[in-house]
Amino acid sequence: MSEQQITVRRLQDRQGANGATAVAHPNIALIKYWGKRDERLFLPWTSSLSMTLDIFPTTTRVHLDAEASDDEVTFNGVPAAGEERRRIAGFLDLVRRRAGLTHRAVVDTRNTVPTGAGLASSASGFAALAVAAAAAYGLDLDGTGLSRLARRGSGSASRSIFGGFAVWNAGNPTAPPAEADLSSYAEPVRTGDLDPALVIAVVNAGPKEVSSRAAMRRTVETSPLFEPWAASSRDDLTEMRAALLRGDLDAVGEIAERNSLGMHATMLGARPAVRYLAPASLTVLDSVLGLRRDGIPAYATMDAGPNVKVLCRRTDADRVAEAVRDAAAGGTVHIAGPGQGARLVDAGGR
Ligand code: 2P0
Repeated sequence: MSEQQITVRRLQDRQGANGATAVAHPNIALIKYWGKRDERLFLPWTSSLSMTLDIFPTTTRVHLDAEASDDEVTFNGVPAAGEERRRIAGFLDLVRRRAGLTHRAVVDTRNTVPTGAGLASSASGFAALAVAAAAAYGLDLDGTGLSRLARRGSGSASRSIFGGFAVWNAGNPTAPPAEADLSSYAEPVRTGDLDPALVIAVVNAGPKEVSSRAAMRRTVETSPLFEPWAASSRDDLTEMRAALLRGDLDAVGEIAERNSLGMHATMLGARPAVRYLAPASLTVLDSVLGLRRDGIPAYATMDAGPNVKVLCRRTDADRVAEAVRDAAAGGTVHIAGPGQGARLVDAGGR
């Protein structure tokens, strides 16, 4: 028996089997992450803050296979290929290096996000993968360690490790990368009395033309608006933390809306411009203004796609959903509340 096989046997003894299953939910940023200062380590230019959702979970099973010569990855039962597969295998390499193991894995991911819903499925995807892979390979990581690990798969995944509201710290910007790597992770944010909902209007379920990764790189490299937005986003975060602590939904919404519109402005300033907002997105934005004129606190935030998420009180969510549904003619609308962080649901995994 090789040394590797003995190690896996030891893992099996500890866990009952050489696999693990984890569940994670997507998150929506109220203070956006847009731009990396280190692409290899996924170190962002600015800190970001999000709400983890209670809908659209991703369930991922990672199972070590001592006999396999390559990783096997399936998404909703379909074998992954190309860039998607390369990203997962690269992430598993990182876990293997840390665990001191070379075993390949069988990864089975089930995603419940409607196709093209514009909800970062990479956030729930890499958060679930980080938790399942860490357990399957025997890494003993706390929330901070899991968040740092998930970050290396997709920046926004660092935040889905935690439930409710979470802030992803950019980490020390003047430190050498290896040191900054240790200080860039998400953690829960303290909030006052809030009963928030995010109403998600899917106005266009088609695939995006430019990936967020490529778009943020182009923005950082070419947009003259990027630096001013990054500076204002740091101020927004300070104000956002205070507003959350006060339980001041209006202030939270106002800051989130301006932060998102500012991010889209930086993209429009890129050369060539990156434009994710579609005519239907603007129609939904108009409906949000209409709700506010009618005295309903509702605030919009948009990500790397045309879909719009509207922050409101849970008690107003049905009314907001109705207004948004009318505006997003033909689109679908979903209501989400704050959800749980990523967690292991089965350390047996078979
Ligand atoms: C966010 N987005 O804060 C921002 C706002 C989209 C717009 O995080 O390159 O998929 O894998 O780190 O995390 C989307 O970017 O990018 C994103 P990578 P990711 O939610």
